[in-house]
Amino acid sequence: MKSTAPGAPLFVSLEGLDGSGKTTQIVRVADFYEKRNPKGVVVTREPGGTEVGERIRNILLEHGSLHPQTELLLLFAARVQHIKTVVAPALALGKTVVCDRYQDATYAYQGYGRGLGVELIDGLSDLLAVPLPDLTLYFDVPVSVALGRRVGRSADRIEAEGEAFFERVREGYQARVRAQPDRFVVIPAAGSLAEVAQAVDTALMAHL
Ligand code: Z5A
Repeated sequence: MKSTAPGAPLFVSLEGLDGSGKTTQIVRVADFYEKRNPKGVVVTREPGGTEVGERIRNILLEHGSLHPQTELLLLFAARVQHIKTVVAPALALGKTVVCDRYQDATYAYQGYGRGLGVELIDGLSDLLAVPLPDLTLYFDVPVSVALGRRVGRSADRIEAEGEAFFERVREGYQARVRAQPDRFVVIPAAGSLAEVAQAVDTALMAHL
């Protein structure tokens, strides 16, 4: 499903810690491709992006006990529904798909944060033929900056984890970048909104 030929539809994901600013910048990313792809852009998210996926998202984020493997399987259930009914059909129509979080979040949060490791995620991804994005913008911020941007907001079940959890998540993202450097662009995201926006523009132009 990887589609890197010139003019081919693109699958772009945005990743980073909660508070990294990726959701703020997604509008900019979508605008960039709207101007360049007459077939249009689909902006979507994980977990979510479908009716079933949004219901699974609610289960994942509401407070209560969930075994890490249950969490992982729920994420994959939402992902399969999302790929089959939203992502793949949009790419087949020539649209650009811009997704707020995707597979790398699973490696970072469940693989590293929850300590499930990468083999189980690799295995499920292979079994389910989960496609990789063509381009992933990783918004990198120190955990202290990400947590600082959340002050005054109530935390969901995953956000309620402690600083050590998010340090492992960041380590997981950085390991993904090292493993697949061609797919990732690291956006230094601790700066001002204008600085981050500029870094996003530069990354998108360079990838054209
Ligand atoms: N999750 C998972 O565990 N495994 C998976 O496989 C997947 C997901 C796919 C929900 O994700 C949870 O799902 C997430 C990981 C888990 N949990 N956590 N933690 P989500 O992406 O939907 O939710 P989120 O991470 O909580 O997103 P968010 O709240 O939208 O955060 P963000 O996108 O990184 O940041 P933002 O909303 O753009 O900005 C946060 C605040 O900072 C906001 O007030 C902005 O105005 C401000 N901001 C943004 N940029 C700046 C700059 N540059 N300077 C100053 N202030 C800024």
